[in-house]
Amino acid sequence: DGKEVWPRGQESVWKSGLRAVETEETSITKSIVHHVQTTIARQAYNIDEEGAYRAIAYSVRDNLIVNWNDTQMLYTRKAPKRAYYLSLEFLMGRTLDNALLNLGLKEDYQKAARKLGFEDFEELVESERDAALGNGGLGRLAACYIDSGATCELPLWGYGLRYHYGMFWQQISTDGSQVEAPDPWLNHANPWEVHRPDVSYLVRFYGHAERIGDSKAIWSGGQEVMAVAYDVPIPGSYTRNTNNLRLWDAKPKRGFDLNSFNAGDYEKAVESSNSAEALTRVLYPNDNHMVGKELRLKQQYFWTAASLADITRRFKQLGEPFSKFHEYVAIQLNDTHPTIAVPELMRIFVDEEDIPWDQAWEITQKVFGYTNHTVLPEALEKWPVPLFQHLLPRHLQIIFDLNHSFLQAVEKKWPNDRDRLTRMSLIQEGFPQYIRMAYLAVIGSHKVNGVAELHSELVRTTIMKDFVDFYGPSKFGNVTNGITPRRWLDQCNPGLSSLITETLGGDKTKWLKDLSKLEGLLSHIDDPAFQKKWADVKLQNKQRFAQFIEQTMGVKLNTSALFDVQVKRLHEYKRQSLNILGVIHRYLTIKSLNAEERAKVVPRVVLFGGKAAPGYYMAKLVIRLINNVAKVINADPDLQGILTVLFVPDYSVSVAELLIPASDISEHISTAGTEASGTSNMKFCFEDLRYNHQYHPTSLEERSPALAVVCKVIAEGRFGDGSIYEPFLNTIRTGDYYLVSDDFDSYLEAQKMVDTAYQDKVSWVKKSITTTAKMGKFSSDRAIMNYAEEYWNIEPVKLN
Ligand code: 6GP
Repeated sequence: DGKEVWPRGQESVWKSGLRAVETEETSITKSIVHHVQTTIARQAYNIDEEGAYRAIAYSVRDNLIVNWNDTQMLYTRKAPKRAYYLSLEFLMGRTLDNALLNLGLKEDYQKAARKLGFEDFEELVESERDAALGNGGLGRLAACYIDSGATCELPLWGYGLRYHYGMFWQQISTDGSQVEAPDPWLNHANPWEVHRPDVSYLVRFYGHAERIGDSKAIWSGGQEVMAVAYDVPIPGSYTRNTNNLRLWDAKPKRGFDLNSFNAGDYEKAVESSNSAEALTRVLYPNDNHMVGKELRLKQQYFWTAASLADITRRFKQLGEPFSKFHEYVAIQLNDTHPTIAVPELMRIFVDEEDIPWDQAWEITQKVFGYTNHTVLPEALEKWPVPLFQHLLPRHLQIIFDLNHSFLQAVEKKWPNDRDRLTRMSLIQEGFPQYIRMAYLAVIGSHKVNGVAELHSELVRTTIMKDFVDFYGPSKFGNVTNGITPRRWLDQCNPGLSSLITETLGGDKTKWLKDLSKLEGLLSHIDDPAFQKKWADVKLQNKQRFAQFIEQTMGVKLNTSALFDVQVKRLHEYKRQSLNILGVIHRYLTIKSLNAEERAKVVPRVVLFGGKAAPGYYMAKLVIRLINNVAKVINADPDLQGILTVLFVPDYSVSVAELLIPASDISEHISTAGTEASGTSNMKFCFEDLRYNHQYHPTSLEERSPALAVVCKVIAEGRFGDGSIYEPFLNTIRTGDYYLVSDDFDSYLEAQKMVDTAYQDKVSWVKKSITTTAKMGKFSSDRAIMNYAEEYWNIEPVKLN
């Protein structure tokens, strides 16, 4: 505003030291050489690919930080309302390639690397380790949203945990089973984070809460752990706006517990410092499943408390009264994992800032929004009351107080309806009692949403039905998920990206930042030259992937075969079982054909990838079955080039970037009504079927003779000792909770249609083009703007 006074020293000296974005080649090489020689202390004589990657990463980071500083300064100066995305998972993958593309500097850096003797830039890019701070869908969604937030120039920060060990590394043993190994991803240093010892907070656990008056309390004693910030700059695409992902690391309050140290108990002193650091040691490897471990609840509170302390400190710097808190702050709860933020904000308001309870509650509700990601009962978080009492005694008081007035309001609306009170209480009765975190998230938020139209409808009509009746339908909305077209099209599929740009004309930012523009492809769909180019890109992607498979697994793939892919976490509801049973059926069918008939079969490569939670027995058994089926099929000369089955180990964001562009079809075959956002076409028809299984049991032979044969073949030992798979086969023979036998025959029918369709090459390419052209809605830019406008009430703030 012109009135600012330079804070210290000479302004011109400070400003001449600031480096602007590097676009000129020689300054890029200079900066890389500088980092080779200083930051990583090497020289031309002893630099290898990994070192070159790191020097380049530090050079790129310099650019990000200049933009990051300017963006944060702008936010501070303009003081817009900001949104914060609280997520226990950010499944980021690699950063270098993405950052270079977003900055528009990839070619410049490629040239610079060549001058320094590194011809193969992709090799440098691939020496980066994935940041796998997430399990699956929920974590990857957070990563896409944070990219879109920066690209759409929104004042949006992410808050998460800096796990020292990310998602485990999956290996496959010789008997086909999954074996887990730790992923010490920080061992090679992480150039993409900035350690901020100046940003730290103490977080309390255990201790006593003593009430003073009827709403306040003093919480004291217990254990205090230090949360230290690590900032990860998040560049927008073709904008200088660079947002922040702040990850908390746990440190002991002091290096040692001095009391025990003085008493001479060195071992105990070191132990307490260990226990503080254990907080951010490891990501819990469960997807769509709750495990009630105390350490997990500690992680949740540690991260939430540090984030809220940071947010309130920033708010206080504005000098505004707390009555305006919600005019400056919106917080999105990514599933129920951060729900403890609701009572924590109440604690800050009431106990620390002396705000009257009712006013505090009004503001709190205006601040939070809650996104539900699953209706699976085993994934809904419930914490035992005794654990809360022990770990977070003050929060338990607040939850009981909130529940009390909430149930009073329910009672007022529906007098004498005891069943309803029992159903809606934040506390599930029993021994022990449990806290229902999803209900706490609902009453603490002004908006609740699901992640696809049908999922949101299921949320409204099933798990939250009573709450819809109580609050009215307008509190319960939908934001259909999206994905970032930067990583998932431009970065991982450069061939297709260039073809799209060439076809639509202009530069790529036209469609990359407005994905609805892809519809423009439809007017070229009948052009044979365009069709040919489109098919060629697919073939090249298949070749690139086949090369990767040959190098890593030693298996040769037929790239003219149909690539049939199912990649996602291993889960019974996702039904990798249906797929592998279908593969066995296909194998048996092909085996029964004569040579002439076999020659007419549409060749397939069936690819599986995904991790099973280490404690998930049935999911791991399915991995074992897939691998042993693959072993038999791939070794059978009758199937050579016609059917290949592979389980790609250690599926990750980086493997996905190679695999997805090479796929011809992707299988989303979860049981109807179970996948929140993946399978909208199949939902709504599952209850009747399951009812039938339980009350009118029929034999597998009656339900599907074809599947009965497949199961028999497995049991007889065609794929190794059949008795190993008995527990899995039994889940299908009786009960069949996930309805595999009900859907098996129609699944085979659908696969037949796929085979037929794939033989008509022209119409297949046209289907592929149409699919891409109609993807516009599923950009995470659209999704994040939807949150910004309808949930957070924030606006873009552009950095010039
Ligand atoms: C997942 C859902 O299973 C998936 O359908 C959805 O696309 C994704 O969230 C993003 O919304 N849920 C989880 O990963 C999870 O653990 C608690 O939910």
